[in-house]
Amino acid sequence: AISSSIAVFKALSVDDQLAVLWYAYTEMGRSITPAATGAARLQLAQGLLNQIKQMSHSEQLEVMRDLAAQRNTPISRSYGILSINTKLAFWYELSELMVKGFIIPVPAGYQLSRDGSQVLETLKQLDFGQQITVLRKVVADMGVDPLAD
Ligand code: 45D
Repeated sequence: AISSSIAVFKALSVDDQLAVLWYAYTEMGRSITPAATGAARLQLAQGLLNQIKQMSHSEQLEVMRDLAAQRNTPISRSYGILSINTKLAFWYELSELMVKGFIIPVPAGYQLSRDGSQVLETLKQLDFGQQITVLRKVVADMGVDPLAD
């Protein structure tokens, strides 16, 4: 179930990838404790998060789409050098900022594609450890590794 979820996720449209991540966060929110994500880790992503926080809503959306689409931008490259856990912490913090109103929200009526709903349903049925495995794999590949050719 894990490797097929990852494959189906990666085949989703960029918007559906962002929406599934967001819905996954809203489902898992209670299980992820801020302590677990590590303050030290977040510090490494803080500059990036501050930059995004100061952007307009449409720029924020563009940055997230660029990350998911692995478009080569300065922000995608800064993201690319983070460790996998820091990448997870980055997305976690973006969600927290969304909840607090600093980041563009997912439109209330957003309709996930059939594949998107299916990945989300599968993800919900996995245990926490397996959910982390899927999420790690998904966020690891976002952005651009500036050291890769
Ligand atoms: O207009 O360090 C759409 C542990 C449509 C411990 C949109 C951990 C069009 C160790 C694109 C939908 C393993 C627990 C708009 C860490 C449109 C450790 C908007 C784990 C506006 C870190 C879309 C941490 C938007 C974990 C705005 C599990 C989408 C972290 C935004 C998990 C989506 C974090 C966002 C997750 C999703 C974060 C911000 C799942 C973030 C998800």
